Amino acid sequence: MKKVVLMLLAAAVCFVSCKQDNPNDVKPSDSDNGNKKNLSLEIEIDGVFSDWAATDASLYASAETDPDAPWDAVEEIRCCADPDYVYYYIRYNEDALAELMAENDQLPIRLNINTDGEFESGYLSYSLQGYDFIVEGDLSDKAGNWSSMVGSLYQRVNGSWEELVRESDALVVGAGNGAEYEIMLDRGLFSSAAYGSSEPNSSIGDVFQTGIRFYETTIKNPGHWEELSNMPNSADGSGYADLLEVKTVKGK
Ligand SMILES: [Ca+2]
Ligand SMILES: [Ca+2]
Repeated sequence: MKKVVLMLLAAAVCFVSCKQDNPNDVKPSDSDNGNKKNLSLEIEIDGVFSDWAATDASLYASAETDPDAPWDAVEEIRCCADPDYVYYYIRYNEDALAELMAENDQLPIRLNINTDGEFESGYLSYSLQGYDFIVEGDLSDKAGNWSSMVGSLYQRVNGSWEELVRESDALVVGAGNGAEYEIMLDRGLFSSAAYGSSEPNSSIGDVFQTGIRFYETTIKNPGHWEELSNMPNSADGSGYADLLEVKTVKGK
């Protein structure tokens, strides 16, 4: 009897140790970290862009400016999202940017976001893109340096833009360096419930559409937003193209 118990015990020990040593017993995360690409977002808002360079292109939506579009101040935008945040990457034309910065012009932008993926809700008066929220803010200060974006948030409610957050540094963070700039938005702020609003009744969806409009304001005329570019753009018609479609990246 003792012998049988000992044999069973030895078999159990062997089973445990053999199981641990089995090279075929690989956790799912191990295979993900092998030679395969890292299919998760690891974007840090720090003015260093190697994180974007290392991000697999299948994880973000992007647009380069059309050489025949009516604007040339911005060369590329990218956008990606995880369950908590939405990230933007912007690359200006170096020569155009140097001129703007030398003149101490500020660089306001407007992020247009079709949070519900529906093109029949939100802003319908212009280019029919149906975006439900916009975020506005400057990317540079009055001394001609990049600055973190201080954002204002507006929601399209009953046919007009309603201001939900004014010039808050809690809404969005940004950092620039050279001709590049990166932005992170907290997607929790896009829930209509956060503002006691009922329409459109949507937080930002797993799939959404977005684009960026670029402006400059000058010291002489600080209230006037002169358009620098619109992305995505095209050579057709008035130069506007469909918004980027972004799919939320989930898990690692
Ligand atoms: Ca970065
Ligand atoms: Ca919409």
